[in-house]
Amino acid sequence: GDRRTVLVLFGGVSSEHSVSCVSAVSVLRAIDRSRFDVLAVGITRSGEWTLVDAEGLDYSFAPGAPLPEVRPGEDRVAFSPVAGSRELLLMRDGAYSSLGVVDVVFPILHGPWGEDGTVQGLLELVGVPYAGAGVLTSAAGMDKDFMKRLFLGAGLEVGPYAVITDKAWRRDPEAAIAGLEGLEYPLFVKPARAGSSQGITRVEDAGGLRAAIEEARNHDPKVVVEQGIRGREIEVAVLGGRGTEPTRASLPGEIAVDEAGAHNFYDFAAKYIENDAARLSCPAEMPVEAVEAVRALAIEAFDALDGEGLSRVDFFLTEDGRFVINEINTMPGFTPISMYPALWGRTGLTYPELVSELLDLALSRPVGLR
Ligand code: G1L
Repeated sequence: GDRRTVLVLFGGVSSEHSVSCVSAVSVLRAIDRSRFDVLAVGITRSGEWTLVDAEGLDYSFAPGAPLPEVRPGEDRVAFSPVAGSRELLLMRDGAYSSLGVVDVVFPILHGPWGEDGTVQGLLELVGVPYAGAGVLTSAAGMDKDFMKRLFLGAGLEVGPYAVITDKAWRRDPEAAIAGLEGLEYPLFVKPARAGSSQGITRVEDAGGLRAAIEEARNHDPKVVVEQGIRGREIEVAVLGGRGTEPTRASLPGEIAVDEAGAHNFYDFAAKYIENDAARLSCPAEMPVEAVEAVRALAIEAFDALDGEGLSRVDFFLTEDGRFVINEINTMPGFTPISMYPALWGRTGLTYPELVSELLDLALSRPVGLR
């Protein structure tokens, strides 16, 4: 058939810059070269878009060595600002030349200016289809406040929580803290919008609240306070359907939790080299009715946010057998050993098949006005 050009966009102004680089290499290697020509554009930590050699890309690393990153290069690139042009430009010595038309983008970017809908919006303007969630879904998936409202609107069970807006905190911190009274400890205080697990504190009693809120506010002026849920951690991978084909849910996996109980905290390096799949047991041990129930709930959550492409949906399974939704991740970890690909692996879909599916899904949906 006709060849297409896929652009892998990675790196970026984010704490997960290096994770993105490593993931980009996996994605590049998995793209079917009999169908696609490949371009790779790395975004440096300071936000410069540079053309990198898609074939020679190597972000392998050794523990203890500096983390891989996109180096500022000579070859700056940008999309043409002409709406709908889909044209990638190379800028050198103040002059532009064309690198040709891009058919589809695989955006491997995390956090603010990556998975929050801003890059997706840029791609909408340029008229290029892209893998994964659209603008609104990406933005809502980044914001734990709006995410929960959409879950609640769809009738999903959400754990008890409260939101402390910037306005409320600045008006009267004591009143904001008093507003948390109905919640039972331990509480998890989180920035409402954060790319990773930064700024999150587990709080055991009222004495720890103020510092935890201030810490979260260093990452986002809007803070979400969640009541800790006792339960098993169950995750489901969701993959969109093309055209009239239905959305699919993987078998549920269970995440092994460490001794300390709920919620693991990893420093960056540990998380980065972590083998997610090693903590995964899939299919999770539960009655077949529960398996089907949680798969259906995952698709409901995906639909509640108008999901497209993919999402990983995380639940707690309580002792009395209820599935409480924790969160949806529209840009889950995406190395071959990350949870999302591992869940599909156990369900019978390989990593290269997954990459092909995501590209085909992107190509089969309209961009521009939706
Ligand atoms: F394009 C997809 F498929 F939507 C996509 C994009 C990005 C899936 C997963 C990710 N993940 C990330 O970019 C990451 C920064 C979490 C690194 Cl794996």
